[in-house]
Parts: sequence; structure tokens; C-alpha cells
Amino acid sequence: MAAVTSSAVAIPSFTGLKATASAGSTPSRVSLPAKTAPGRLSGVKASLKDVGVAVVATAASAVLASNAMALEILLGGDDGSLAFVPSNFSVPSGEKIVFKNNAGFPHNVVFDEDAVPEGVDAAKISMNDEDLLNAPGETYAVTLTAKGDYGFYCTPHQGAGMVGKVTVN
Ligand SMILES: [Cu+2]
Repeated sequence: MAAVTSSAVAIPSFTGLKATASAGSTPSRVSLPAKTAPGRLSGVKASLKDVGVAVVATAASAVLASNAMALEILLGGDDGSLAFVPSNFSVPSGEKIVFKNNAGFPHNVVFDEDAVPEGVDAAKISMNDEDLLNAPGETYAVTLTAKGDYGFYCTPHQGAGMVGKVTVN
């Protein structure tokens, strides 16, 4: 809605400028404003484009801001490696971790029941062993609160070394 409002404001102000230039020009000077006007017109168009870009950028920032407290881990490296990227990281207690399908899928995220802090139920924070993220950009999000080290792996690629560790502090 902000873009529409900006356009509505910018167009009348352009029209106003044009009207003023024509009214204030003597016939001999008309040719100069006439050349200037298209330039101004494209300038206005550019401004409107900029406004559009700015609005898009703002929207993107809002999305980023809403995810500001989330840590994104890629599933599969851009180079095709079967790995969590990064594979060893730390996160504050209570901050969301978002695992995102990137390459080489299907992947999943399973916490190792023998490598989680005492009292943590690995099954509750893991994807189901048989569940897989098949599509690009698919995510699995988990929020860990108990402090300590958690080992996790991707079931299809554990043998290929797709394992990771997160330290919650
Ligand atoms: Cu995998």
C-alpha cells in the first residue's frame, strides 16, 4: 500500500512542475523546457521505480527482521557436499534453529539420543526417521532450551558424513 501512496503523491507533483514550466516559459524558451520535460519524466519514472525497489527492500527487511532470532543451517552445501552448513555451531537457549533444504536432498534432521543433554528427549526435537525434506527450500525448525551439546545427523547421509553438533548456551 505504501507504493500506491507514494505514486499518488509523485505524479501530481510532476504534473505541477510541468504546468509551471510551460506557463512561465516564453515561446523562445519553450524548446528548452520541452527537451527538459522528457528528462524530468524519465526522472520521475526512475524515482517511482526506486520507490518500488525501496518498498520491496523494506518488505524483505521485514521478513528478515521476523527471522532475526532464527539461525539458518543449510542442508547440503552449494558445492554439492552432503553436509550441514555450518555443521558445528552454537546458539543461545531458546533461539530458533531453521534447517533449510539447499542441495543434495532429500535430507532430514535427527538428534542422536546418545548425544543430547540429560533429560532431553531426542525424539521430540527430531524429525521422524522416515520423514524427509524433498523439495528445495523446505525447512525443519527446532528450538532448543536445555543448555549443552547436541549431536545430530541426516538419516540418508549419515554414512556420508552428514552429521553436526550444536552447542546451546
Ligand atoms: Cu542429508
